[in-house]
Amino acid sequence: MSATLELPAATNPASESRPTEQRLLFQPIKVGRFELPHRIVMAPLTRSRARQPGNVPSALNACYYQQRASAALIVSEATQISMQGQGYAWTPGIHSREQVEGWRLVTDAVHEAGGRIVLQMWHVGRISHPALQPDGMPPVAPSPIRPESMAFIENEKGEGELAPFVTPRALQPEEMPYLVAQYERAARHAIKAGFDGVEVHGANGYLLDQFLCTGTNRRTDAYGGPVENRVRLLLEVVDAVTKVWDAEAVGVRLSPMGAANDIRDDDPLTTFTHATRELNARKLAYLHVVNPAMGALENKTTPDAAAMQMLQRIREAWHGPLMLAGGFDADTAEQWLREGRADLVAIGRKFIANPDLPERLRTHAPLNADDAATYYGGGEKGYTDYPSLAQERGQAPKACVDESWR
Ligand code: 8OZ
Repeated sequence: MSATLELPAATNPASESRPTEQRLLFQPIKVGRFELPHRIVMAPLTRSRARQPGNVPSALNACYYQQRASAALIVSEATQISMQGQGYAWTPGIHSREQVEGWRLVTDAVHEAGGRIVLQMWHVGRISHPALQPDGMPPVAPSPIRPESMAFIENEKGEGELAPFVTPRALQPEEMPYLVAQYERAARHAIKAGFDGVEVHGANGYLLDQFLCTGTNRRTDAYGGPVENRVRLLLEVVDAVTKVWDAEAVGVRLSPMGAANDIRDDDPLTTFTHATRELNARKLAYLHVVNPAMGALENKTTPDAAAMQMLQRIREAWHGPLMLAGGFDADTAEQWLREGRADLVAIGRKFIANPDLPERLRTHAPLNADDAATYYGGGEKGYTDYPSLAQERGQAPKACVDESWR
């Protein structure tokens, strides 16, 4: 579908209780097969609270997602497609039967509250550690290049701990079909688990981004060298996933010009414009882009010309709904939608502390501040205990807190 932006009819009759909502942020939009009531998506957020052992989603996670079901769409936290795809302690998977059953609790809870949720499928590549890998093996990557910085693992006491990254093992060409098959299996599991669609995590320096970018891909086979080769794995994955799901239920996330997890590309304009064109031909539900101008939005400074050019190129190459993530508040989101730079915005951190974020933005209500100390790991503290407006006003009970996850 085309990504044209229609202004709301000026003659829309005002409801008695509130003024007519003119903001684009609150206009409905069709995204692939999804009829979304507004444009505020809950961005994927790693929270590292899967039940142990086995990295299994639980009733606690279902409660958290249900509280946030008023998002236009929820993109689940990044979820490993295999044990090899895991890079952090306590992140959920979708490779075991228990995990599929656990995700069913989550999707049922979101649907019961009227929401929609897609599964973000994740393989971290080199951003892992032998402590998280099957049989203590080194992580895999396009090329044996060790990332700077540290992995987040679990120590003997069951606590989170940082450990230096190791040099990954380069994937053999024969392993590639197996890897693609694991994404396909995860996509099938997502159907069983009751998701509404899937998003391929191609961003933030993880496996697919490691193939895409020159800093991490030194291969000389069909998966390395020119951009046509570096994008091959991403496209094989998307093509495998769209055998399982209609393309109109599949999104892809990219992070052009990103530097997360020690990723770097010599020519992001060429790399990401090519990847976008190829994805565009596949008529997917949406493209989800980590905003390269995020820092400027956050600091209220003028965005870098290179970042804006990158976004412009992507906008031209991608003809479907474009979702941008990173650094938005209600005003900048509205402004960017009005300027035609995006069709939807994904908001992450503000959703952590504000389960009813769309309603708060709609009514200009104050936002709760989030506590970074409880982002990763732990239980309901800093997870399911942030109140909705109705709870703050004493008009609603504490939502869905269920002790059965312990
Ligand atoms: C923060 C911490 C751990 C993982 C990403 C999945 O950047 C992540 C992530 C973010 O996409």
